[in-house]
Formats: sequence, structure tokens, C-alpha cells
Amino acid sequence: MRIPIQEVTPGVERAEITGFVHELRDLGGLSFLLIRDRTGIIQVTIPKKKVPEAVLSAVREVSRESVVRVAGTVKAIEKAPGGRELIPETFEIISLAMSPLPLDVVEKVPAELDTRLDSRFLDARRPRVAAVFQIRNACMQAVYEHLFSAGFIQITTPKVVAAATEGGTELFPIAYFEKEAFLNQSPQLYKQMMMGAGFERVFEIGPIFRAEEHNTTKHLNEATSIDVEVSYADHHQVMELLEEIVIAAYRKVDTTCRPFLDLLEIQEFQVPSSPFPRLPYDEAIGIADRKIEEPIKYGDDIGTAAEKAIGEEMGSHYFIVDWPTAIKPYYAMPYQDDPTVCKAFDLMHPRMELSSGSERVHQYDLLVRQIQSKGLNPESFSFYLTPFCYGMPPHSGWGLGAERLVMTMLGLSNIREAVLFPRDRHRLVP
Ligand code: AMO
Repeated sequence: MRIPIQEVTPGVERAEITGFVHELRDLGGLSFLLIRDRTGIIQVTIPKKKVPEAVLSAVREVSRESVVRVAGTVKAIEKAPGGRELIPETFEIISLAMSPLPLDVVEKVPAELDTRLDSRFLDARRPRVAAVFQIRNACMQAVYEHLFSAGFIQITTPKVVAAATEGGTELFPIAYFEKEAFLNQSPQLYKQMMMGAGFERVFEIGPIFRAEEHNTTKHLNEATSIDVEVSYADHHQVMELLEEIVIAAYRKVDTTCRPFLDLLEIQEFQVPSSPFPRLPYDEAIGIADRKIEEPIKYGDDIGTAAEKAIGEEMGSHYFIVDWPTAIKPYYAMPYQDDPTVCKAFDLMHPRMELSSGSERVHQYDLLVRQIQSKGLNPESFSFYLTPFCYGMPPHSGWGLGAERLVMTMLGLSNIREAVLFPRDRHRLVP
């Protein structure tokens, strides 16, 4: 019976393993193969005079990255990876790999990201690449655990929709029978409607689609958003929840992903500590104004240069709070004493924005006015607005980009490294 390579320890007598041929070396009387499965690598040593002829002919035929099954005796040997080797009695080629490979899995030949993404299935066989996705998995596990244990209900909302969420731009139109339809930018309207349904605490982890034209290292056209909405909570309370979730993800990686962090050569992995500073928007603009060349003033969006300058000053995770109402979406709740400022926040990593959220407008009349003030037509939002007429609890929430969380956590230079099959301006395949 096949066992994971990691479980073949020097104390085991016999083992059967399956995996990919990582490396092949022929030294005359001896052949060495490294076999890799998702748990590790083992050396298979073939003393040509001592193994059956069938083993020898299979080894002569096999190529790198073929899938094989090997069974034999285990010997402790210091020099081999894991301090053991396998001497085969049987060697079966399950699936022969063609040569040459489109991509070198052992990374002796460096490859451009584009080439790697074209052959992602091979790229992801690289332990260092697989490590990123193991870590992403640990992050998502931490998020699920935290939300489920806090009593959240996971929901699934439509990705094919009739209207924009965040305003009229950045939408992908799709063919939907005889109707006009789009890919959803955010579950925003649906998660808010579920507050109207009395669910009180919902979350959704799913794709969001943004038709951003520019190709950057931190934008995808299809991203994964961790979306949360909470009734009877104000913006402070959901900021605390967001902080806890980010810390829970870091902590999970810190405690369960050491070998993967080692593969990525991340020696110093720091779990951020709470509370994250709350930096008012006007102070953030002040910092940017002092540090960057291009002019920036109150009411402007915080662009990449400003984001970088403020991030350098802050040094670790922080929130930008109290945004001008004019530059946040219509659903963000204005302060009563100064409606030009709203209860919206962005969670920032020093490198970039990770999340935005707010306390929401839950009063029908105010919401309609805010939609109009953004130059949008309330009629196209009637399905969303109706629940606000029949008893809507006050509520708050946020959306956190899963890829940006992983990218900033691991110091990846390009967001595409944190997605298996990224979608960008030029990439629709694989
Ligand atoms: P926002 O549009 O700021 O807010 O998106 C929330 C978070 O999602 C991630 N994100 C992206 N990641 C990669 N590529 C993209 N093109 C991209 N767009 C967004 C970011 C961002 O911070 N409805 C609100 C959330 C809310 O208020 O609940 C929203 O969608 O990490």
C-alpha cells in the first residue's frame, strides 16, 4: 500500500511510494532518482547489479516528471534527503512524461512569470510555488474557523447580475439570453439585503470581477473577496473583527506552515499586533503631501505614490478612517454632525490596501439621496432598496482581498503569484 513520502522514515523497513520523477542521475553502476509527492522527496537508489531486470528497463525508459510507483526496502543513509533511500524491487511507470518539458520543475533554469503561468500545472509542482498555495489555504482555513466560531452564516450570492454595485464603471458585460447582464463586482448589495432578511452575521468568500483596464502587479480582473456583513455593529466593531481575522490568518501560518515559510526563505515571520493604528484620512493626506512630489489635497483619492509614502511612515498594518463622503460609495454612512465625512475605512498594509468597509446607510430616504448624489439612478437599484422599506437593522461590513492578504504576507512581488490561474488584461488561458 502506498504511503506518503514524508512517512518513509529511516526506521521503516519496506515502502511503496508514488510520485513524480524529480531528478534522474546515471553514474554507471548506480542510478539515482529523486521521487517527489506533495509531502516530500525521497532518493531511489538503483545498484544495477542487484535489482531485477524489469526495474532496470523501466528506469532506462523513464523521463523526468513521469509518474511512477516504486516499492522496495528502505535503508538509512546520511547523505540522502531525509536520511534514507529506497532500493526498488518493483518500478512501474504509471504515466510517462514527454520530453523536453515546457518548464523546468527543479528550477535550474529560471523562467519568466508568463512562461510559468502558461504551464501552471508544472509550475505548481515546484515545492516553492506549492508552498504559496499551502499558505493561502491555511489563511482561508483561519478565516473560515474564525467566522464560523463567531456565529457567521456563509452565503452564496449571484455572480451574474443586472446592475453595478460600486458605480457604473469597471463592469464586464456578458451575454445572458436576451437581457443585458454583468459579472458582479462585489456581493455588497446582496450581503446587505441579507441583513434585511435578519441573518445578522453573514460572510461570502467568492470571486469578484473588475474590468480594470490597467495591468498592474496588484490588480486582477478576477479576484477573491472575503466579504462580511454584521447587523447592529458599527464601523469600529467590524474594524476590530477585520483586525482579528488578519491576525488569525498570520497566526495560523506561523503555527502550521513553518516548512512552507522555510521553502520561501522567510525566516522572520511576524504576526502583526493589535490594535492597528487608526489614521484619519486628513492626516494621511498630510503625510502624503509632505512626502511625495505630485500635489495631493483633501478630497483626492489616495493613489499608489501616496499609499507608498503613508505606508513607509506607518510601518505596519493600519486603518485609514473618516473618509470624505464624496469619494466613498453611496452605502457608506455619513457622520451625523458632519455629513461631509463618513464612517468608512480602508485596512492598509504598508505596501497597499487590503480591505475597505464602512458602517452602512440603513435609512431608505438617505440611501436614495446618496445614490442620486453619485449620479446614479435609484430605479436601477430597486431590488436592493426595497428591503430598506420593511425594517432594516443598522449594519456594517467589509471586503478583504484574499490575494492581497497572501501577497503582502509573503512579500510576493506580483499578485499573480498568489492565484493559481490569474485573469488579467491579456490572460484568459489557462
Ligand atoms: P473594494 O472595491 O475596496 O470594496 O474591494 C475590497 C478589496 O478587494 C480587493 N480587490 C482587488 N484585489 C485584486 N484585484 C482587484 N482588481 C481588486 N479589487 C478589489 C482589495 C480591496 O481592498 N463592497 C466593498 C467592500 C465593503 O465595503 O464591504 C468593496 O468591494 O483587497
